[in-house]
Amino acid sequence: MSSTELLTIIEKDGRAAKDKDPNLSDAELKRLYATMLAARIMDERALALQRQGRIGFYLQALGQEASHVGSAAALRDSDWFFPAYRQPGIPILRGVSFDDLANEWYGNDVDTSKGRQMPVHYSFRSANFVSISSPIGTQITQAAGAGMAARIRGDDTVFMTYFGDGGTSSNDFHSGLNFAGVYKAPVVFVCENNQWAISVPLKGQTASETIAAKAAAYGMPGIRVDGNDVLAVYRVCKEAVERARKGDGPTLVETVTYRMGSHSSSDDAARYRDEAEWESWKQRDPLQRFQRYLTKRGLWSQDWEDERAAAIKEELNAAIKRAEARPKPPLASLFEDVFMNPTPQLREQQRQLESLEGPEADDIGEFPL
Ligand SMILES: Cc1ncc(C[n+]2csc(CCOP(=O)(O)OP(=O)(O)O)c2C)c(N)n1
Ligand SMILES: [Mg+2]
Repeated sequence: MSSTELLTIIEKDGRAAKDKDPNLSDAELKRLYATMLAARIMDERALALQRQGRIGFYLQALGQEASHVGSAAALRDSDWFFPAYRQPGIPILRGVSFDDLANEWYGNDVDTSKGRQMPVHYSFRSANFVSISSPIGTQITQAAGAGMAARIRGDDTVFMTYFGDGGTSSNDFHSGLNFAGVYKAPVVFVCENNQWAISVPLKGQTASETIAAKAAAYGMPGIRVDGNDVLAVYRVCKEAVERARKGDGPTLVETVTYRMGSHSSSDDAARYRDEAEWESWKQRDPLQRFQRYLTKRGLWSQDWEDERAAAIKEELNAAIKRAEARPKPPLASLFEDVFMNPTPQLREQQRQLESLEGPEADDIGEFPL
C-alpha cells in the first residue's frame, strides 16, 4: 500500500485477493451490505421527494456507498464522525432511524437541528455524528482539534473526518492535517475522491499525482484505496484506526470513487460530464462488486436482496409519511439557543412576530424586520 498504488481486494470474479481479505464475520458482511442498500434506496427516494416538491434540497451519495460504509465500520461505537454531506450510510450503520433522517429533510418540530439546517446536513448526538457544515472543509480542523483534545485527556477515542477532492483545496485541509501531524492527533482523514467538485474535474483541483501523496507534507501515511471496494476501504481504515488508537498519529486515506449522480438536486451533471466516463464507472458499481464477493461466500441471493429492499422501503415510506405530517418548529424557537438572555431587540422582535396571526405568521419573509 502506498500513496500512489491503489489497493483493491474484491476481484472481478468476486474472489478476495490472496492474503488481503479482512475476514469479517458473515453477520458483519451482511450488515455492511444491508446498510449500503439502505443508503442507496434512501437516496433514490429522497431525490424523488425533492423532484415532487416535497423537500427543498437533496445531495445523493450514489456510487459512494462502499467508501463511507466501509470506513465507518472500522470505528468503535464510542468513536466520532466529523462528516461531509455525502455519507448517508453512516447514521444508518449507527442505528439512526429513518424517522430521524426524514425529520431533518422536512425541518419539522422533531428535527434534531430544529429546522435550522439545510436538508441533508444532519446532526446525531446518539451516533457521535457531528453536525454537517456547509462551508467546505471546516470539519477537517474540527476533527483535528477534537483529536488533539482526546490525546491531551488521555482517552483512546478515534475521530474520522470526511471531505471530497474539492475539500483538499480548502485552508482547513492544510491547517487540519498540519496540526494533526504535529500533535499526533488520533484522526483518520478520509478524502472521498469522487473525481468532481460540482463541475470542476480532479485535474482542475490539484496538480498532485494523487491526493494521498499530499500526506507526506504533513508527516503522516497517505494511502490510496479503491473506494468502490468495501473490503479494501475497511481494511485500510481499520489499520489507520488502530494506528491512531495506539498513539501513532493520523492517516490520510484517499478513497478513489465516483459521484454517479449530479452534485445535488440543484445541479445537472449532464451539462458538463462525459457520458462515457459515467458508463465506465457504472461497471464498477460498489453494491454489485460486493454482491459478487458475498455470492461466492453463499451470503447473497436475489431473494434475500428483494426481501431486504422491500423491508427498507416499507420502513422508509412510513417514516416519510410521519415526518411530512408533523408541524414546523414553533416560531418562538427561532429565538432560542443563541443567547442565554436574549437582547431587548430580540425580545421586541419576538413580541412583534407573536402578534402576527395565521398565514402571515407562517411567512417569515413578510415579517417587518
Ligand atoms: C468554502 C466553500 N466554498 C464553496 C462552497 C460551494 N460548494 C459546495 S460543494 C462544493 C464542491 C465540493 O466538492 P468536493 O469537496 O469534491 O465534494 P463532493 O461534492 O464531490 O462530495 C462547493 C465548491 C462551499 N460550500 N463552501
Ligand atoms: Mg468531489
